[in-house]
Amino acid sequence: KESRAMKFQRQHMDPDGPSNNSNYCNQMMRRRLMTEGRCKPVNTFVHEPLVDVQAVCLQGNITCKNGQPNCHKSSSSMKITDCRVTSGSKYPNCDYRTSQKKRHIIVACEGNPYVPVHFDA
Ligand code: T3P
Repeated sequence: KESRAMKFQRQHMDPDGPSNNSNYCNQMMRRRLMTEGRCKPVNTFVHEPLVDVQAVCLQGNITCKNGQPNCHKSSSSMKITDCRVTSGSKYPNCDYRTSQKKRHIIVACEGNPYVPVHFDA
């Protein structure tokens, strides 16, 4: 079974990306299996080395949106792509808007080793 840490990598890690094209989210959301059963409404891919994203678990500790205490905010801004389903998107034809940004990211971490398992913001 896929661990929560592996699921985070499938859903949120793309260190070598992004291919600079407006179809990035349409392709990646399907390739990473987030368009099965429904179109996942919002999803962020991070374009930084895995070790740098894992290191966020050792950076500023903050409260998560759901009230849990195990969120961490990156000390540097990171290259990301936000994928957001368009208003006209109709499952199973999931249609996404692709927006590239540089932001401080917030992830929830769990376990031993203490690694990212959820993208909070
Ligand atoms: P997951 O917990 O699998 O990482 O909040 C619901 C999902 O939306 C959650 O999935 C994280 C994802 N999400 C992003 O990927 N980027 C965002 O900016 C926000 C707000 C949510």
